[in-house]
Amino acid sequence: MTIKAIIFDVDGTLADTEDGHRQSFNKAFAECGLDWNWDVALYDKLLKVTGGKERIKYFVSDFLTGFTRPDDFDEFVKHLHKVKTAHYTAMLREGHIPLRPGIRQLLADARNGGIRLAIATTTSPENVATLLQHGLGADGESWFEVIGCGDIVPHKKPAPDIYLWVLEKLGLPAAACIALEDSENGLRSSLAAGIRTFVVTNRYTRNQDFSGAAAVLDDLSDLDNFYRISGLPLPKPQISV
Ligand code: XBP
Ligand code: MG
Repeated sequence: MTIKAIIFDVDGTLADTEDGHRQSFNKAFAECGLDWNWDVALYDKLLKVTGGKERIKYFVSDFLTGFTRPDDFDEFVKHLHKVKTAHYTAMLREGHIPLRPGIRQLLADARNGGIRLAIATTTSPENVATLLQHGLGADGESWFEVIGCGDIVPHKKPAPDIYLWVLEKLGLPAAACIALEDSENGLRSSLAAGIRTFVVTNRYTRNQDFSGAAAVLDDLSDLDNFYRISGLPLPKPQISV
């Protein structure tokens, strides 16, 4: 079937964000008077769980001994995550996290070629909006017809929920789409929704299990190769008038 839409993961795929998330969690912990510190090795383990609030809860339950949970634990986690999001969006606004190689060109080529664009991510709407505005310009969000993110579905990746939600909003069958992901959790999610998926790795995900992926690439710096292997009918020749 002809590819009609590309569905993009955000963190690790559109931009190399994961270390920015890690630093922002640490800033939030310090601001909230906690002596927690997530170093790279620990964060690598914590990435097993998607979603920032879910990741904090996983840390508390599986890595932290002797911590007495406050009665309003859910509120406590929500507040920590809100503080983290403020630090993370500040990093984005300060230009610390650019789009990955080839992403802007791929998005532009797809728009020119009539391929529809969508997002399926576990991160929050504020983070997506700020990343797109700073990476693509003030109208960045409008490049995407459907943006599925955060707590919009009950089960985050690796569950297929967010991809199924995006497919429904696009009104397309899985076979008319491809997905771009950077992680094993993301790949499991898109494959469970029946979508052919290409993986671009990063330093946190390089050694994960990508069985089932259509291809695994270091990045999208060679877009001609990506168009060839994916079967995307791009780029459309520019018509000069
Ligand atoms: C990445 C995630 C996110 C980020 C943190 O998912 O798991 O949770 O690490 O973002 P994806 P939040 O690659 O699917 O975007 O703290 O906003 O959840
Ligand atoms: Mg990702």
